[in-house]
Amino acid sequence: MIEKLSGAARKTALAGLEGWVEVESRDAIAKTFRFADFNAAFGFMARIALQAERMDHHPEWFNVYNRVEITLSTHDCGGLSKRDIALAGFIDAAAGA
Ligand code: H2B
Repeated sequence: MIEKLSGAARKTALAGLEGWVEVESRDAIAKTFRFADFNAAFGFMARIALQAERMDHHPEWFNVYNRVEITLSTHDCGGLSKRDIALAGFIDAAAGA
């Protein structure tokens, strides 16, 4: 069973990410990405979708045209886990590609 991140491990993991904020109402992190147009935004989402399937770890997200709002949390443990940190790292790399 996957465990929630807490204590020093959580602090270190979050410090390694840029631009992700802790959601106030639940144990999750979120970040909003903006692209030139829908084509770029959807390409980004497609890359994430394939990786999410490989990881068996899926984002919660909302897209309008060039904006993609992403929330990451691990449903299996009801909070933030190292899987979210790993997916966040992939997402940041995909945004820069
Ligand atoms: N995604 C996320 N974000 N959290 C999970 O706990 C999770 C998932 N669990 N994707 C996976 C799928 C699980 O439901 C399947 C059965 O492995």
